[in-house]
Amino acid sequence: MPQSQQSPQENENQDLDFDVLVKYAKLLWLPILAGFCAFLYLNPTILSDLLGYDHPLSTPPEQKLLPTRDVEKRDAIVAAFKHAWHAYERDAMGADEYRPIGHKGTNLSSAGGIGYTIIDAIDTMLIMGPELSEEYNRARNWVANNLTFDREGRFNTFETTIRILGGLLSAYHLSSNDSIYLEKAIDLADRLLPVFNTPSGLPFPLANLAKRKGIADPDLPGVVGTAEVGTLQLEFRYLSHLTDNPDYWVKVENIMKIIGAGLQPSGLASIYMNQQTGEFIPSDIRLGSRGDSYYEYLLKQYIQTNYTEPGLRAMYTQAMNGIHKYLVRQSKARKLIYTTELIPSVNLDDSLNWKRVPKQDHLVCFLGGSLMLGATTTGTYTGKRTTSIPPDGRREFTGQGKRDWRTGEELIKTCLATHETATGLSPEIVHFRTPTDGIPEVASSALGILPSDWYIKGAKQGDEPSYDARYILRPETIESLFIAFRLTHHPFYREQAWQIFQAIEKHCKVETGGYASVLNVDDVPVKLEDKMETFMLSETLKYLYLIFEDVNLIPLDEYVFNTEAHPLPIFTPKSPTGFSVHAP
Ligand code: DMJ
Repeated sequence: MPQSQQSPQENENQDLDFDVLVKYAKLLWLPILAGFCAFLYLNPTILSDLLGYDHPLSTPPEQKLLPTRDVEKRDAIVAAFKHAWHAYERDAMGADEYRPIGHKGTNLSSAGGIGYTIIDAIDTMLIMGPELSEEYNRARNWVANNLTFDREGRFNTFETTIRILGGLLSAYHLSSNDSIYLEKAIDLADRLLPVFNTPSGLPFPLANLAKRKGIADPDLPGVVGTAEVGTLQLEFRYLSHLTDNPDYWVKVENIMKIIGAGLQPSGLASIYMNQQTGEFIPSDIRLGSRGDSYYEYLLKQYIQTNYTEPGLRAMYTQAMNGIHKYLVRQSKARKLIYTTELIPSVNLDDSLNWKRVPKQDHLVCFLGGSLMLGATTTGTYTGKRTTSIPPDGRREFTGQGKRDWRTGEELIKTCLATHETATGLSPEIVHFRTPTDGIPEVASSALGILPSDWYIKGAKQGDEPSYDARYILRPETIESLFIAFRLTHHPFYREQAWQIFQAIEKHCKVETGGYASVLNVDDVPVKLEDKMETFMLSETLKYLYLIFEDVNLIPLDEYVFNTEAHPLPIFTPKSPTGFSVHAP
């Protein structure tokens, strides 16, 4: 009915209806707004998903200026390095490892040491520069005059490669090609080469360096760890590039082909392989021990050869897809992104059943930085490194790049959350709460932060500390903070690194020299274990130093860090490799 034909009464009724409607609408917007806010709170990344990518931590307050070195904090790290090194030099020079409380060294072989601590520390001294020149000269003299690999004993192939071979190669490069390091590296690599002479080509886990012979692990004969065979490549490939000896390259590339052929369709790798057949053994899938650095080296091999091996990029991308689909999960209360482990059991019909365990090793904390680095290289449209800092994710990243960058940032936040302990140090292993785990809703952190999304298994006050509760001077969270800082220049990452360093100073420092491991990160005053791991000098203090130094020192577009933080230069291979084409 046209309006003009309505009676005044009808008009009045209609006005009334309209008024009621307006009144209700006014009341309705409040719950709608509240609902919308709750939705945003529960889905914090929804806006960034819709708008492309724009994470708050990616945007430093002043994008134009390069962060300058923080001299005071950098010098505090140098002082910490000297505190550790001088004690080792005083009590244990030449020994593989250091016991700072007992003031002595120990060797990994009864036939004598091969200078693990010294060689792991040399490139940190070179990076720290003139402040460490006297210490460096003494360390170099030891290498030149005392180091011998003619040792009867069992040396771990993986550890010897990442710490000693990696350390020597990095020292060679950073010392502007001091030939002593290359000579020693070639000697060591040649003594290790026979470990690859096996039916499949998967190396023996142990080596007798004097006899030049591979040795099986007596506890697990015929079995090799995936991370252990998948974390030799950066070192042997760089040595091959330096010496033009293809043998070094071929042996470790062959391992990547064997792994590539046996992977799950998801791109994920079980942690054990059959050395004889080269097949995977049904075993845990995880990003912690025996799994971690396989994924790290997938990415870093691609970076090492200047993005010229798309076959490696494809393997990496597939693995990151699998990790997101099967391993990455989010905690209930604080929405922390974490990684789980998959444990297989065999069904009656021989098929596998995978059980998910919400357990995350401290070792996994390398992954946050690694994913961000991967996003800026494998996750770009060109497959080459982005130049902008922070990257313009919306313009430069593929869908995979955006996803990996975001997961990387979130994983770093989670690793930082595991530092919310009585000491501010993060434990060796955490478990995340799940709705069905039956654990009562109480804070499990000594700081009482509620609701607690993670806990340390078996870490009750007063009990013998569990293995999980230890902090053994590990570098992984700091390593990720270093990469994130270099890729974003955001001060948040520096601030967090400084807090961790202060916790190390407060709880791990031994007054008479050196740093020791903490037995329970949630129990103060701490009880210490008499051991300073060599990666304290090669990784933990190096990454800390680089975080506070000039951002152009050892830039990420010129170097790739091996898994023991020994920087090796990126190079273009002189001839095509087995992964230069897409499918290996
Ligand atoms: C280091 O020896 C290496 O980083 C290795 O890949 C695993 N972890 C230790 C340090 O935690």
